[in-house]
Amino acid sequence: MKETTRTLLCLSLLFTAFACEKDGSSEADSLEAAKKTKVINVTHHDGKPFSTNNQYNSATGKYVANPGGGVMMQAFYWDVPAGGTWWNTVKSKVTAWGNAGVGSIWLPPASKAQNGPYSMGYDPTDYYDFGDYNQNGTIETRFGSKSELVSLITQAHTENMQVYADIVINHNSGGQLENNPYTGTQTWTNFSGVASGKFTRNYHDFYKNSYGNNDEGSFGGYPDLCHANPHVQDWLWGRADAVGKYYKNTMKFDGWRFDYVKGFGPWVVNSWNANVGGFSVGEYWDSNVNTLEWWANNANSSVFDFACYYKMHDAFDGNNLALLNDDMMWKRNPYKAVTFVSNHDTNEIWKKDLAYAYILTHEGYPTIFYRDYEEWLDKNKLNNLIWIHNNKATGTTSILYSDNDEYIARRNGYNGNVGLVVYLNNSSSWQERWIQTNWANAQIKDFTGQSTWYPTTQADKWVKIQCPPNSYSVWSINM
Ligand SMILES: [Ca+2]
Ligand SMILES: [Ca+2]
Ligand SMILES: [Ca+2]
Repeated sequence: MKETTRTLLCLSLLFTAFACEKDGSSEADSLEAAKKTKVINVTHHDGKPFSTNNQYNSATGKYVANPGGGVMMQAFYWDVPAGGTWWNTVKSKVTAWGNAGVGSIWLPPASKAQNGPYSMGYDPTDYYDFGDYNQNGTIETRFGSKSELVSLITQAHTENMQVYADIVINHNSGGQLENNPYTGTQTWTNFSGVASGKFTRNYHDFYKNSYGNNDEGSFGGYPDLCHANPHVQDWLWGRADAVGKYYKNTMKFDGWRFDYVKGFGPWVVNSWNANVGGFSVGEYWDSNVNTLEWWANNANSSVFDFACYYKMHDAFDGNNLALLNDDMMWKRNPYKAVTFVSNHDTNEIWKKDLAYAYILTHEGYPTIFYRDYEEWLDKNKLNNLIWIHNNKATGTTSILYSDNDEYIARRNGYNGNVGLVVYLNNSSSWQERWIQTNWANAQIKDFTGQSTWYPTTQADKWVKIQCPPNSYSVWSINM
């Protein structure tokens, strides 16, 4: 009896020792394996954050960027409620958005368009009618009156937020029929009677005309504005009351989202920016990074990162997170990339939590879509990511690990800000990995609050982190 007990105890101790040793060696194995993983240093600039110069610092009296740069809100979606109430709806939200860390809002095209009270603004008739002229069947636009728009812009500025106008200058709509000697037909190109009396146009100002048959593209059969005509240039950006200068100096818009820039040469936006100033981003709907970079450089403008958008769709929804290693506009030039997950035109990404965690922890100027924020996703989780973006997402980017369902990247910090490590997990179970931080002997934590671990990095900066299923964790020094 006694012998048997001794034997069992011995066996038990042996088994325990064996189990411990096995566990310890596998832990060492996983660390050794992790140390063989190649780190990809994605960006190589000095780490300075993208700045829209809109965060007011009361101590210095200057507008400075967050450590992580700005976050933009796309403050509309397709077919927002009609009836002239939208500007007031947005105005009622800007204080909360500002408190959450949003630094700018993008409004829909604000001037009177052909479809009058129902138009979303992309069929512009009179650039100077902001809902204060009786034209196209209505005084107010779909979104409201001029005074309601001015009140919204003023409120946004009170919250230290910038306001970006959607600029549609590829095409016009809502002109009258006229005989057109260039086409030998009648065309809807007579805008000589616009109610504001400003920027009157006729067949000389649209293709085809004496300047050529066409430019880079037209849209939907609408009269295609000819920017080569000095009259058009003068009214868009030249004269003191040109569209751009009026929007900036009188309406107090701070920047521009240029619609359908595939429809004209990048020199058009370049000229606007040189004459008007302000933040600028172009909608060049193309996944080709070379093309996006070419356009951004020649337009002297930021560009929406459609390459990132489509790559996120393939990576998250196709369960191949290694695709996030591929080329994107923000990797070429984070200062000219505006990243986004969805917008009023396109809503293809299903795993939006992961996509927002990606754009709000990585470089570029991230945009949040109104419906994602206000209606479809968890606002508290997005606010947490905005806080992380503004306070921790600093410096260049290094990808530490990727496979089909896991991705880990490090922001390397800037100017005393320590940066972060983000872990994305597209699998249905918790995951954990050894990774190398930039921090030695430092206690870190998950700033999303999902992991209860408070690990301390080793002297060589290695540490093990974890990530919940179908979610993300964001690690930085616990302070
Ligand atoms: Ca109204
Ligand atoms: Ca065009
Ligand atoms: Ca995996």
